[in-house]
Amino acid sequence: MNKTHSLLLLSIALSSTIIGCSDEAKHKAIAEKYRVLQAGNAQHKAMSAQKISAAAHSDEERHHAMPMPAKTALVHNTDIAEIGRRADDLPPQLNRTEAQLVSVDLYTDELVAEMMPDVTYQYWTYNGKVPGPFIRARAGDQVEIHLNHGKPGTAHQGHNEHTSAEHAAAGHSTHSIDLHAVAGPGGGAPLMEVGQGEEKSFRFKAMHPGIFVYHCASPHVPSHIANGMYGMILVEPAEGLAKVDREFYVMQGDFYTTGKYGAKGFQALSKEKLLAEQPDYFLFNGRVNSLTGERALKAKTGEKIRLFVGVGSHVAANFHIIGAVFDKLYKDGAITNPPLKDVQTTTISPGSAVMIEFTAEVPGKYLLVDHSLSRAIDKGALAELVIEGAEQPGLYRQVSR
Ligand SMILES: [Cu+2]
Repeated sequence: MNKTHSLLLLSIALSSTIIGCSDEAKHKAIAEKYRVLQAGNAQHKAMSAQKISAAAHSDEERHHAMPMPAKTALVHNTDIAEIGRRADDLPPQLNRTEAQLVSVDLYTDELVAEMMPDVTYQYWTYNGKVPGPFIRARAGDQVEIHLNHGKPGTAHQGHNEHTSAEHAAAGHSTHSIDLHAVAGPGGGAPLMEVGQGEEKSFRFKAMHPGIFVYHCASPHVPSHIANGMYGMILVEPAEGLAKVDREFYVMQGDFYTTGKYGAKGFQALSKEKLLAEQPDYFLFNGRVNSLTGERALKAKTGEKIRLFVGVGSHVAANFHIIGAVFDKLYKDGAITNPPLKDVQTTTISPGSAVMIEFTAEVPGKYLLVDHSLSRAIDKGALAELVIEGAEQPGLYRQVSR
């Protein structure tokens, strides 16, 4: 047998293993860890009380093993109640046939917020949320970006409460923006380096349709990105995108904290872990459970769903929806190429994004995960998609033999 042959056999063996690892099993594992996420489907109901209590016990043991000073002494006050952008927070589909000037107002802000209950972090943001605003333009448009250092009209503008030396010491004496949709040096960043109290603007022609990442490009660039300074810009093709019923905006980001995942209190950026590429958190839209419960993605059976999923920071994602197959996948932001069809999982490079389209016919709860599953179960990369609608016969049911 030659080498190619044995590789082929190996890959077949591996894919059978994946098929053998049923979604039900994955569901159970995740449900055990995230008992608080009340699942509405049969698998969860079937989970035995014994298993739940065993999981609770081991959690308790872990907590007892950790030295735990009073949490009030550890947790900083937060600047805002919510750091995560909702997945449905994006502009509607364009409906025009002419090029236009698209004007985008951005500001930068450093904000302490909860990464999970009792864990706070100082995020660096565009417009106070992670990810930054979803920018929507059309091929041929002129796009004008305005960037303020600090939130206009507040004490945060120009950071009046701090000296510039303090800001330089903290590593954010300037911020900027590099948009991957820009064809020009630095993606705009050399024109957009803003110091305290400054505002700068630049204009570019959106020549390439696609779904693109943007991010801060001020020194130390990886730290600015690790703290949350990224977002996405969609350049629709001149003829527009097919109409869909729901669109969602999801960005995975890796975060590097001085304490381990779940360690209470204020967590500073660990530059050491950043350089070692060892994140403690993998998060969808800024924080643990940013897109679950009331903030879950919601749609109805039979609706056409479109997801824009990107990676803002440093580690590639392995994006998967437990229980769904992507009808269409536009890899690497290339939305005008023919899509891949019937895809289970896709890698998304750092600084890249994909467009996914699918329809869910079976009502219930679906989980968005990084299929490097410890990231979902132990490090935060988990979101929920709730599909409502009537059951259809013949699609999905339990049978007794
Ligand atoms: Cu920055």
